[in-house]
Amino acid sequence: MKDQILMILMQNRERFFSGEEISRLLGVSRTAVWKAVRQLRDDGFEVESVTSRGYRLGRTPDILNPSLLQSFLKTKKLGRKTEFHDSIDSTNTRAKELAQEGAAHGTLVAAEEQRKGRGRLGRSWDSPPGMGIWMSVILRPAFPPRFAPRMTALAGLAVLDAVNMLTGSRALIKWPNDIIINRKKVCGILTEMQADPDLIEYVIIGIGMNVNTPKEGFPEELAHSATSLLLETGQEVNRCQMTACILNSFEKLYDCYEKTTDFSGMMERYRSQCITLGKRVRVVSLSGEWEGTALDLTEDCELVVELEDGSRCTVLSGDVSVRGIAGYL
Ligand code: BTX
Repeated sequence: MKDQILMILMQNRERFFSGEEISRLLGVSRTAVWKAVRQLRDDGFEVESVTSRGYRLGRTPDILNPSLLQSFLKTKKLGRKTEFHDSIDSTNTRAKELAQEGAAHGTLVAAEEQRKGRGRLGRSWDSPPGMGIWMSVILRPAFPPRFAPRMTALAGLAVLDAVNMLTGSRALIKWPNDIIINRKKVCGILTEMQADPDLIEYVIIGIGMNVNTPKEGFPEELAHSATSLLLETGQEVNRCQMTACILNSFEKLYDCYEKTTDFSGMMERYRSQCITLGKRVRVVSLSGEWEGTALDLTEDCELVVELEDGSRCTVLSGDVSVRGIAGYL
């Protein structure tokens, strides 16, 4: 009931809503409404109350809350079914379980904190409580598995759009899955898939974004390579609003791609916002390391690298780590 009242107040922020109207709409007593409003205040929501006018929502706290998220969402499917956790091992691991149990396309798992956040290739992802967005979305695309890396690319573009829209900052992509501001990593994307040779059962897109992390919120080993929106812009960003903004943009890009199955326009955008291209890189794979120049991206989002001897090879995002010769970029 608390969430239903929050939704009513969120949708009518500009006016007062009387306790009587709310109790009539929800079919509950005025005392129940009053108790739920008190709970909202305990959760940090500012609810004005004026005699004979009713309630009006003021400041909203930066907490992950399903109703708050819904009030910012413009999607049809992404984020419309949700599972929120205060603390969880990994939202990607939980999303996989849900997908295996048949969860619908668009289901979102989000957490205030991850205890074992995962990156690619067995790496860990630092996910402290209350500062970031740690979320995973289940997709059930009708494309063949070789197009899954395109989903990572679309998610990357959606993050760029959302960051630009809410902070005005220009973020860039470090191929294949890092979002960078001012040469530091603000967000990482982990795409995992269950598929037969020519059919995808599900794809999980995991997005980890450092939103309101202060400098001292990062462990020492990340101090030089990681950043947050707060550190780069000086502004706090509401995490529910940012989550919704990413999902809104992601669904637009995804639906457009699904309808046309033409990736060329998105690829052009990806290329123009990818800082890896043109850079000297070191490719680290299980079978060894080599250096070259990142030349281009194929339509399947593989990186084309020119080696010292002038020959070219393409590298797949799942298998390698790419580092700039002079450091992280
Ligand atoms: P990645 O393998 O490209 O990057 C992992 C590397 O990034 C780590 O080895 C470390 O150097 C650095 N790193 C770790 N934590 C952070 C951080 N908070 N900010 C900046 N750099 C960091 C990137 O993998 C993909 C990460 C996806 C994380 C999401 S969170 C929701 C979902 N659930 C889950 O377990 N993972 C995904």
